Amino acid sequence: MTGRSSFLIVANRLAVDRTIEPDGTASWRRSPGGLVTAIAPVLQRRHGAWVGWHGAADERLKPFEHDGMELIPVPLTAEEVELYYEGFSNATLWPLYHDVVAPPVFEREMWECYRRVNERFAEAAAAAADDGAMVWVQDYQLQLVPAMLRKLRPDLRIGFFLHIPFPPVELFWRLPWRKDLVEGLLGADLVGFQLPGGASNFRMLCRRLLGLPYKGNEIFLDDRVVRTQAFPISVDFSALDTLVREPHIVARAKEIRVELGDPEHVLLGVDRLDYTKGIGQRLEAFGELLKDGSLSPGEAVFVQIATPSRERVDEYRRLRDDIELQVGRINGEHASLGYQPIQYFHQSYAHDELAALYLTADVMVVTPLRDGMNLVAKEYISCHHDLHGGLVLSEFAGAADELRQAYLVNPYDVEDVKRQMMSAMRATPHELARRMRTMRRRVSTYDVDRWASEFLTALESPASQPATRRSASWRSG
Ligand code: GDG
Repeated sequence: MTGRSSFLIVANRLAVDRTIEPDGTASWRRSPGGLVTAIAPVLQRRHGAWVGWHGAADERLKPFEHDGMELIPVPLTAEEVELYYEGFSNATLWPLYHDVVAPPVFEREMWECYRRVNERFAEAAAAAADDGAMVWVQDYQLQLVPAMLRKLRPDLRIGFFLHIPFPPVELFWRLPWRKDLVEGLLGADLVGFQLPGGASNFRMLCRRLLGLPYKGNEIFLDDRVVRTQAFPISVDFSALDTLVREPHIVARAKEIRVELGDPEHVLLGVDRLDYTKGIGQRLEAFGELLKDGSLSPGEAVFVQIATPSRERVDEYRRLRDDIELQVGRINGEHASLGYQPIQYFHQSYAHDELAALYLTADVMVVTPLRDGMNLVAKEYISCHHDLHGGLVLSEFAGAADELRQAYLVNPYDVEDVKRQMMSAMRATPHELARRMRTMRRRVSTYDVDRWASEFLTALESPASQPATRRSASWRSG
């Protein structure tokens, strides 16, 4: 480990995963996914470091280098994984921030642990940052870090980005530790959200809870200004666009269709198995289309990839049972020898296989009850240079703000989901191409590089002086 860094990323997880080779030796591999792909080059260019948990409990690791990145592991005990990660992050904040689609758990022990772990991340970042360094803190697991870090290192420029929705004031208000969390976020110079609505919920909350005035995007503290702004995250469009043109992906896509029995329509869902994703709602709609005869036997196959997620949290265990029961019922009623309408996989897939599945799918069904953005929708669009394919997309996904040419649905309205699924299946090639072309223009322009560079440019540029506070309005900006 060399000296201190002028640019730091602080995230719950490091940018690498440990893999065990067949001979038993361990090695690190860069984690898949857009965030790491977007940020790794910035980190390499700026000789930055990444602070985060390495994924194994009760293990202390020294900082190490991988792939041109400095990695600084933050240790967590098994108890902290349970209380800070599975507990406060995923059983309290996750449901609370997603419209309370599951009841949040409020437990003091979890909160105490969340605070303790956030303090540890802040200390690790404070020790690794050079004078005047820029620090970018990621997501809901680390909302207290900005203020803790500012206290330790007032010289730093601190940005924070929330990947999930920021809830309306009325819902956030329930949180017994609401003031601590808001004050934690206000330690940042720039707080980024997926959508303008999240940023405005946050400003409103600061006014109602702390009496802070704001004007436009800026919240006025006594001695500082905090900027709040939307930066809709995106995907690595050109990497996906290139990948799906490769002969092995094209061949695999054809093979998948044959393996599915060459149905007229292949519908696809790809999600972490999470109760916010509306998996049950879309399967119910598909089941009804089979039942009421809108789809004839053998006409369509629904492939649902449900990647294992947070399996030790009770709500997720229940969800798995519910979904698997539902899949069993629908298949039981409508399958015949050689035809199974729902192909359900509780597995994680290699990146290439996922790309081939996107390419195969005639209709992508994305029906979250609430979602910060939803990268799957944008990945599907990136994979269809053939201009084939329809996207059924929930109005409650952040991506719906940009992808207006999708078949937009209210996932709570089963008739609406059925109707739009049928419209996507019955659309002419011309109609699909018209929609796809516009959506591809959007995703290729606003890709993940642009997301990262717009955030960092905003973080680097100076905010207004606190003196402007005098003219700050108390109305919504
Ligand atoms: C959070 C917010 C926001 C899924 N299964 C496999 C696999 N995936 C990849 C997808 C996609 C990613 O995981 C999922 O991203 P989403 O955006 O859809 O959803 P969350 O995990 O809930 O992400 C969300 C996001 O943060 C970013 O800010 O958009 O709203 O909830 O990239 O492709 N990847 C591989 N195998 C799988 O089986 N390789």
